[in-house]
Amino acid sequence: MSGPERLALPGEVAERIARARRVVVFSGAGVSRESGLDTFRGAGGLWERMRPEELATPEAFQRDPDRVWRWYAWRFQHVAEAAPNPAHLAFARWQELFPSILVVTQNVDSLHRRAGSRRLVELHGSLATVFCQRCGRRRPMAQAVAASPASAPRCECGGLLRPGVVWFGEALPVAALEEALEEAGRADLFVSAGTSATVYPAAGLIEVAWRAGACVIEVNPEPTPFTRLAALRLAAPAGQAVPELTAAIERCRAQAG
Ligand code: BV8
Ligand code: ZN
Repeated sequence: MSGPERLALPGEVAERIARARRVVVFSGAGVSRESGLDTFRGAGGLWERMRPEELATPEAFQRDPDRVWRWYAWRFQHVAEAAPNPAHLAFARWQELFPSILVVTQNVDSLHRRAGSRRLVELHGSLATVFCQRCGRRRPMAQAVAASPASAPRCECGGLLRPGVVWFGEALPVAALEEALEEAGRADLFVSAGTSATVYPAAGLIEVAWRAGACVIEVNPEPTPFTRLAALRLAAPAGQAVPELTAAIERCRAQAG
C-alpha cells in the first residue's frame, strides 16, 4: 500500500498546528467504520434497520430486556472481532506529537484504547462492562455474554445486568463530560472525526472549542452541522485521511523546528 498522500495544509492551519500544544480529538462511529463496525446513521447504519428509541433506551430495556441484551451481545461479538484501523492507530501516535492529547470518543467499542490512546474519555460508556441495575456491581461484558448470550442475565442480588453504555435520555458520566468540556474550552486544535455531530450534549463540544478559539479540523466524507466551523475539512474516510493529516502535521512541526 502506498504511503499517505501528501496533504497540503492551508497556511493558517499549518501555523496553528505548528504552535499547537493542547489537542483534543473528538470521535464518532465513522472512525470505527473501517474496522468493520456499522455507523449509527447514514448508509447501512445500525439505526437504518431500527430506531435508537427502539433499543438504546432504558424504556426499551424495561419493556424487553432480552431483545435489547441480544442486540448488545451481537454488537459486542462484532467489536471483539474488530481491530483498530489506521485512524485509531494514527490518533494513538499523536501522543508523541502532542503529549497531553485527549481523545474524547462517543464510541463504545474500546478501539481507541486498544490502539494505544492513553488519555481517553468515553462519553457514552463502553461495551466492555455491564452493571447491575439494582446494586450497581460491574463485571466484564465478555463474562456476562458467555454465561447468557440470549437473555439479560441477573446479578447475585437478583437485579438485571445491563450494558455499561449511556442510553438516550440518560445523563452522561459527569466526570467524563466535565473533563471533555474543560479540555475543549482550552484546546488549540480540535479534530472532529467520524461523527454526524447530531447527538447532544457530546456534539456541543465542537462549538465550545471553536468559541474558545481552537482551530477546528473535521474528518468526514459527509458535511455535518459543524462543517461551517472547520478551518480545514478532510472529506474522506478517516482510515485514509487521518494518516495523511498525521504526515502533514509531522512535516509542519519539523519545519517549525
Ligand atoms: C441526555 C451509546 C438528558 C449507546 C449513544 C439537547 C441537549 C441534551 C440532550 C438532547 C438534546 N437534544 C436531544 C437530546 C436527547 C439525545 C439526543 O442528542 N438525541 C439526538 C438523536 C437528537 N441525547 C441524549 O439522550 C443524551 N442524554 O441528554 O440525557 C439528561 C440530562 C441530565 C439528566 C438526565 C438526562 C444521551 C446520548 C447518548 C446516547 N448513546 N450511544 C449505544 O452505542 O448503543 S449515542 C450513539 O450516537 C452512539 O454513541 C454514536 O456514537 C452516537 C453519535 O453518533 P455518531 O458517532 O456521530 O455516529 P453516526 O452514525 O451518527 O455518524 C457517523 C458519521 O461518520 C457520519 O457523519 C458519516 O458521514 C461518517 N462516516 C462514515 N464512514 C466514515 C465516516 N467518517 C470517517 N470515516 C469513515 N470511514
Ligand atoms: Zn446486583
